[in-house]
Amino acid sequence: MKRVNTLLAILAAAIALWNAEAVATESKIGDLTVVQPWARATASLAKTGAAFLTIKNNGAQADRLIAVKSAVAKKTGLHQSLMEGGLMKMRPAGAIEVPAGGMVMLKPGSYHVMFMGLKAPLKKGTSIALTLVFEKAGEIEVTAQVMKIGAMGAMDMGSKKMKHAD
Ligand SMILES: [Cu+2]
Repeated sequence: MKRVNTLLAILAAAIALWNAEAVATESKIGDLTVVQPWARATASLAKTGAAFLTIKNNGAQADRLIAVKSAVAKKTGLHQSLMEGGLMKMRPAGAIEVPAGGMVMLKPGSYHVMFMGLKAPLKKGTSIALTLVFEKAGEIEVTAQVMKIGAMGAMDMGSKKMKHAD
């Protein structure tokens, strides 16, 4: 019976580990938590790409994401997509505010990390390193999982394809 219990304990631990893998990846810096960074795979000849993530702020002071650095492209910036006259357009976002006690989401159709001049296509199933630069909290490196082309979220659940407007 003891052996069975041990086996069950091992099984439970394995399941817990497996579940942990399925939940959001988080990285903390100061009062900020960066949740589930992900990027979209790109077509073989694409020169631009995008990455997304959520930033939570547990602190009493607002902070600002002022830059993102990566080695995957010649230039990495912060962009904002918006509807203008029925067309999805995007423009440099400048700094992105992370409100005190709140959060900001970089997601398709909104704020995003923009890669310009990709050195190689972003391949589904790989991961890329991003360095987020915050005005107060400083710099943090996070790992973004590359999801399929046209993915709408880190869990890749969206079936609807939206072309990234560039
Ligand atoms: Cu963009």
